[in-house]
Amino acid sequence: MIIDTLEKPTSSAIDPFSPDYFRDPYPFHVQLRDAGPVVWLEKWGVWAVARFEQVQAVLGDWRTYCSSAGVGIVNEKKMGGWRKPSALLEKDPPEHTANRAIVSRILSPAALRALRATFEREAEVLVDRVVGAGDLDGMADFSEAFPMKVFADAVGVPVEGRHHLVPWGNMVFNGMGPRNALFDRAMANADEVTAWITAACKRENLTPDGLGAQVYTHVEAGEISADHAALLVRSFLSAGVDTTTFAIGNALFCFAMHPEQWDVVRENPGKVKQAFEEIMRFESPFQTFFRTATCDTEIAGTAIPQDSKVLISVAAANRDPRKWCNPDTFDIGRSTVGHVGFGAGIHGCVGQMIARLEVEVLLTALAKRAKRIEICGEPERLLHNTLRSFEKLPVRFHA
Ligand code: PQP
Repeated sequence: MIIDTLEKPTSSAIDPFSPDYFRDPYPFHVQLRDAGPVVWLEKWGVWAVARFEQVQAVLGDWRTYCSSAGVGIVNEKKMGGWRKPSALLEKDPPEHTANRAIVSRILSPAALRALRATFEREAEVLVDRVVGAGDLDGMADFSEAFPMKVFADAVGVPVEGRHHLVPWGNMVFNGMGPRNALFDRAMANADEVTAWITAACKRENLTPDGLGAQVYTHVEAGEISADHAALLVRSFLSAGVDTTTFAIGNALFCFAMHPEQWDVVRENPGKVKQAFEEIMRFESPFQTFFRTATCDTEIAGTAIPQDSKVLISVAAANRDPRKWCNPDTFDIGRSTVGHVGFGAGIHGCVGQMIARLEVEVLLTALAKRAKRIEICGEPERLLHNTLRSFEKLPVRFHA
């Protein structure tokens, strides 16, 4: 690399882990994208990419931008994280490849087809309960209720103590951020929560026919140890509750704010699938995560030294006007091809098909019954290091 051709780095005082940013990240996204293809964040001493082109390039180059130093702000190769690293999220090939193959087969199209009827039944039950029921919390009573029932049942975790899944998700995703108040609050009850999760991942505590138990068939086949299987089951529990909960919450909000687009979906429920892709683009639940440079490299002429942490804003990439027309317009009729709401590259969301199944089934059931989704109080924004959604979403589903 010829050093004197390199650009002087652009730096920014923006703090992507501050309450102002969480309340409304979009003006900050504009600034980060416009500052340059890569920006030095002074507050945390990390780089950030927020333009679609660079986000896609970094996610597509796992050799240069690895996951095995953690996908949070901490370089886990140097510091050690708060939990044992994930066998999927925080691994590079070849370990990642083998682990992902196991999970990917468990979440195969055939496996998902087998879950659909149950998901549909549960969606009807939930929709029956909420439509015409007056003022509700769209988060606890609807968005969280569904994955907590259908996903937890599908994995096969014990019914007793399932409420621990929510604080666990909070630990996993707030734990990717810096050591701020949100991080500390998430970890407040870490020992108890971790103990329940650890137990729930054991073969003897899983139902014999669930997705979790299927991981253990690879133990019986002599491919992996029981400890390793438990770690893979942990990934299901880490990845599958908050993400879908918050995606459903974002969907409610988008449709409440755009009733004319809810009408389109009601008249043609076949459009739910495409609408969900637009929700993922427009209000990506998993907004930011990190990669780590494995060598001295450069992004668009700016030197990125080895071991640098690079923040990836998929949320900003999904609204980059260099890529999208009218990116700040919610339009379920647009083409969303290429959105990075499920990431990209070898770590692209392995659960995206089950996430789509859950949301499609639930919104379809809702579209058949609810004429209007009304926000009936002040929504309370979720302040969260990684995820975007609502803490509380006062809502009324009109029959
Ligand atoms: C966004 C895996 C995936 C899923 C893990 C883990 C945690 C979170 C996620 C993030 N994730 N969608 O612990 O293996």
